[in-house]
Amino acid sequence: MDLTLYYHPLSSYCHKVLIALYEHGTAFDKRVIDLSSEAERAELRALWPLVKFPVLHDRARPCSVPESSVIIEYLDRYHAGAGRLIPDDWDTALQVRLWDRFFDNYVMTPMSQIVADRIHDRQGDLTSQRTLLNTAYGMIEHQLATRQWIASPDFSLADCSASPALFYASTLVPFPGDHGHLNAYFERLVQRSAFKQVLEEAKPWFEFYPFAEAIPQRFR
Ligand SMILES: N[C@@H](CCC(=O)N[C@@H](CS)C(=O)NCC(=O)O)C(=O)O
Repeated sequence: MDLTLYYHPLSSYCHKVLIALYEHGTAFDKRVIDLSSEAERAELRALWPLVKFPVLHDRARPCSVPESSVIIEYLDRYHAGAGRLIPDDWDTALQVRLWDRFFDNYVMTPMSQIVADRIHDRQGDLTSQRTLLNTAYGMIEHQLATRQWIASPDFSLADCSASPALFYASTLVPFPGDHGHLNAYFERLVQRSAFKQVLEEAKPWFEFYPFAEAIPQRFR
């Protein structure tokens, strides 16, 4: 197999790339990295000195591709299935990239900060992170008023980012009940077969998530 994904089944950024791989139906090998093992950290460091996953290695070219959004761009270019996650139309592609950045920077980041503070038993600025998540929820609600997917008529890179970001964020700050579009969008995401598969594979690991009790029973 040409492609190997270095990843962890609980990691939100890895979920984002797994969704893209499953959407394309691309064959790949999995290499789970346990960051508590120095040998496995060294293996990841050799590919990406920042020691962050996901990293995709492509033996055929050969190259290692880090950064979830860049990996998905790479898959679209070299290993795509029938569809594309970044549309050909330039203006729509720009919106897809904008919403990808939005989910990484303003949903994934505050969510990860709250989780990291809990893991390291730190007194973080919970109020700021929660405010940021609520602001983001309001913007998503507005964006979805006339759309099925967040940035393009078809499921895109931005929806790959949205899926794990919203999944984990909702365990920390629940979606407001009056955000009907956001709640319905989340249901569409968790019903999407690629994300369903990712969530199924993450099941055995959820007990290690510090807010495991907040994950709805239907996903555990
Ligand atoms: N910007 C990166 C973020 C990757 C990232 O932060 N991954 C986390 C897991 S979700 C990680 O590797 N954390 C390990 C660490 O920071 O030590 C991407 O989009 O891939």
